[in-house]
Amino acid sequence: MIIIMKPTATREETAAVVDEVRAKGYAPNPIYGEQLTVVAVVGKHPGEFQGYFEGLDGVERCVLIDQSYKLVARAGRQSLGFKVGGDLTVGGGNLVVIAGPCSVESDEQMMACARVAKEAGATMLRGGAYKPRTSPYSFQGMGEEGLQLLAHVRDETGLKIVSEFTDARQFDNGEHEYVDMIQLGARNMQNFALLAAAGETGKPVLLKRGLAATIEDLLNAAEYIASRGTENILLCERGIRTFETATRNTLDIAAVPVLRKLTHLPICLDPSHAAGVREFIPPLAAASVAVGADALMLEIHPNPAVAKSDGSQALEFDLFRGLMKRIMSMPRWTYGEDIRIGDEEA
Ligand SMILES: [Mn+2]
Repeated sequence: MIIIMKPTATREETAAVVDEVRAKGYAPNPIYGEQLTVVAVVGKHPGEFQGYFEGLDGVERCVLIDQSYKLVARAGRQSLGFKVGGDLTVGGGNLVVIAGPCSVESDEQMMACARVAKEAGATMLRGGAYKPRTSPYSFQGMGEEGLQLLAHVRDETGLKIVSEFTDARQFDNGEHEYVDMIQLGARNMQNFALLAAAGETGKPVLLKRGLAATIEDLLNAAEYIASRGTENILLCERGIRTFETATRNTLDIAAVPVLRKLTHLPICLDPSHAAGVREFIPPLAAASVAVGADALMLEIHPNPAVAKSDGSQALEFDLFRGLMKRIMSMPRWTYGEDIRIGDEEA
């Protein structure tokens, strides 16, 4: 952190700031300029005292030059990915396709989706058992029965299962044992108690970016999970809210190269929830692969017209098969593992 002194600050005021920095356990490095004096503060988490230092006489403001997230920061680390369900590697050069319906509706529906997904090359199956819906009167999901159904489909097909959890009490009940990866949804990205509880399970987590969250917000949310013991986190960009209304949300493709630079965690793109319109999803899926996403999430349904949620963005099986054929052989952008965050020179 850098403390910037006011142009009118006296030598005595700067000396007092230097003493206060030292008193808080940090190493102060004052730099006296002709116009301006600054004090560099070296040590762990100086942001904790930002407000305190800003209140001292002669201080103009403080600038944090280090991120608030540490465990998930790139910091020279390689993107090696992690194992899901024992033998599937997410990240580390692999392209993982996660396909399935928005909601778990029945055994027949899930088995039909799983067979098509697997044949086409997907390795993970999605399906919501707990559905956080905008309206309390919309279908809320099958709950634990839906999770049991997903576990059955995994036993039948070998696909790894990801499903959303909405309440820390579901972990207390051990319901995460039905799945291979815990999904935390966009609306819960800053539900910090839920993030911490998910981290404590030790299961891999798919963390969706909130619809009004910055990339920094997303990384700080991931840090909550990592700080509780689970560093196996798949970040998911699923569209952000902008002024554009032609699509449900705006797919932030740029999040992939930006996140590559800032974090070692693998990155998933979800064009289904971003676009919300079936016909826009195949080209956006292709763009997601081209930009070098580690994973792709696609909603599919045997009969989208009768889907209990998100039917208008679910791909019919034929459309999904055609899309998979094209994207599985597409060239992907690769990133050097030596990308470093810029603040090291700062
Ligand atoms: Mn959905």
